[in-house]
Amino acid sequence: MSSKHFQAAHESIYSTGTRLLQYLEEIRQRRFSEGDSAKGLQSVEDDINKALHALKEQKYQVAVIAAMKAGKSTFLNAVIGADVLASETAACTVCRTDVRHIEAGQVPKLLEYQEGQRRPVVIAEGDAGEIQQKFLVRTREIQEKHNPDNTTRFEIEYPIEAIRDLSSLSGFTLVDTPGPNEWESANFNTVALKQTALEALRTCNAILFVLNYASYKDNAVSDLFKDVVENRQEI
Ligand SMILES: Nc1nc2c(ncn2[C@@H]2O[C@H](COP(=O)(O)OP(=O)(O)OP(=O)(O)O)[C@@H](O)[C@H]2O)c(=O)[nH]1
Ligand SMILES: [Mg+2]
Repeated sequence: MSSKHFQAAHESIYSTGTRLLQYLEEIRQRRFSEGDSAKGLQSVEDDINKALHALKEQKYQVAVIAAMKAGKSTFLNAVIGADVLASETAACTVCRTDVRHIEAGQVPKLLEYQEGQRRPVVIAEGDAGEIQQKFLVRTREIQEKHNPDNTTRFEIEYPIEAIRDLSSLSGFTLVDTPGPNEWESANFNTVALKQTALEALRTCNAILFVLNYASYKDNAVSDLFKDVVENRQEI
């Protein structure tokens, strides 16, 4: 199904639900005028309202999973339509990063969540170039100083180009993950990287598995694919 068909189906289901609520109201008024309390209609109305709420508000998380340096962050930047996620030739992503869609006109932000802190730290605001630059600086600091502030994840709020005209997808969050396999730097805790990727793999609603054509036969890729199969019974 193309995104346009998906959007049209979404709108059609939503307007059908809204019309059903109107019919229910008419039926209720008629029953009232006949002296009936029309109590039985309440559960139907509740079900329709619940479904309409889910259509509008439900959040879906789509995780991009791949071995290290396969191009996850680059791929997500292309979907977002701006270079905001840190990406470089060396292994880069250190924490899970959730990219949330905001309406055009709202201020883009890069937020950092740290263990034990309820509120996130605002790392950058506004311009995409500045967000990526500060993201890269912060990523290197976390790598070199062994995660000094116990950063648990980042969040980017940005108008995602690919879903800008598709209100049906506005509840989608794109999740960038670290490549979980072995890293040249002996300093970094690769166990934590693997846990982060596995956690996203288990909990997100959908997974995009990215393969780098130059290294798709590597053991790291087949190990990761085994993890996908073991953790997602539906595959
Ligand atoms: N030739 C080529 N290079 C790519 C492509 N996609 C990404 N790259 C390059 O590959 C390198 C790694 O890309 P990233 O997007 O950082 O990879 P990643 O999977 O996010 O890496 P980690 O977060 O470190 O696991 C960067 O230098 C990118 O410019 C592609 O489609 N073709
Ligand atoms: Mg990355």
